[in-house]
Amino acid sequence: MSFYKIRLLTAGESHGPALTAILEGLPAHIPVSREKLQHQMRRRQLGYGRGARMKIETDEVEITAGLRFGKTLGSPIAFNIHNRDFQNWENTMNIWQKPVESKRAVHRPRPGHADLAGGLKLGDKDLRNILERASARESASRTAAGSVCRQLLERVGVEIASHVTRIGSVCLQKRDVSWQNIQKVQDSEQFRCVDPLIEQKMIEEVNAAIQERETLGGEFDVVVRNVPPGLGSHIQWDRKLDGRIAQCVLSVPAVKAVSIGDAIEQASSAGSQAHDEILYEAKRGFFRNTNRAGGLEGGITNGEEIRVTGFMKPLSTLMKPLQSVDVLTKEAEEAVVERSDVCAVPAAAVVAEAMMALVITDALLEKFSSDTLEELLAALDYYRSQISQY
Ligand code: EPS
Repeated sequence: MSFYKIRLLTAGESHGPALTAILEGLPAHIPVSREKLQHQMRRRQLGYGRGARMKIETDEVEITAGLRFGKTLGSPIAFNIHNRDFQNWENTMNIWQKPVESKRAVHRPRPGHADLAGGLKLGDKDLRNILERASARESASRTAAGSVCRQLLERVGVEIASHVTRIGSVCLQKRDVSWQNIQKVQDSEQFRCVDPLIEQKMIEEVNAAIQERETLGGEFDVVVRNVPPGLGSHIQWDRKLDGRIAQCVLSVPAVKAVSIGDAIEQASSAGSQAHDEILYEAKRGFFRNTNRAGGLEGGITNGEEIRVTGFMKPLSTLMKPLQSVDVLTKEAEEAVVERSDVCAVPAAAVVAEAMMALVITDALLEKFSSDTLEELLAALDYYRSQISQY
């Protein structure tokens, strides 16, 4: 499954010269702000528990196609992000020439990373051939592309935010956090947790993990609001928007499960407690007092906030390595130890926001196929007026 109306391809190795993305299918005339783009890039680099790499990179995005005078042309948009760290890896990651001696070859796969599965797939014994592309560094490209979609969504009133709800064993108990409270933590530098006391405990959890040379996973919620009802479709399995959203969030590195609304609680509750009763007032139209469905029913948006939870496993690069096997000698060895992060849940949440921006943009353009922003706005106005008379 892929997108229907937009296309996104990314390229780039973690320590190679640069990351690249091409985004195609956006209407012409969308104003794009460089500051807003860089703001999202910066947010992705934050979070308590990131490794030394984040001090090296600044993730400046260069756009080399698809914009003119700060507006989209309707042509493919090309993004480039230079890896500043490449200067320390020029031999290892040289595009043309193999170094005489390769000190950074990897032969001891890390359990949980793509190393062994990718090595078996490609027949390569230097697992760096796999891990460089499997690295979560790639998510910077998606953040850049998602940021442009987000700027389109802003034009139609759709907003996206996220907050971190669990780091390791430390968990926010109250899950139905208001949009206003989530907004307050959007630019905070540590965990974007709405409860300062829980955030302090999260910091302590990471400090303990650093001491024990461990890594940590966690959970985050992404919320999208003001989404028009009627995006996605009930008519075919691959058009259901909940499935498309799940794929997008599950594709964020280290995310191993996704839930929508109160899905996990619903699985063990009675039907009368699981669904959102339908109400109507002349002024408001149809509305709900609860949002257990997380804004999606039958694979279609229902106009309520879309609420998605991502569950992230602990990062698989451990400073206290697990048991592995050397792929050359077949001897039992400890897995390779590479510089890495201890915890990257806040970053994953920002990437999930970008993926939500991409998939909601795709669904919006699926319903209101438009060559220009003006056409899109007019189609949406008409649709909203139809809905108000329904
Ligand atoms: C990553 C390992 C670390 C992370 C990286 C993802 O990189 P390095 O090995 O260079 O220290 O910092 O994430 C990023 C570089 C990024 O921009 O998010 C991995 O193995 O997935």
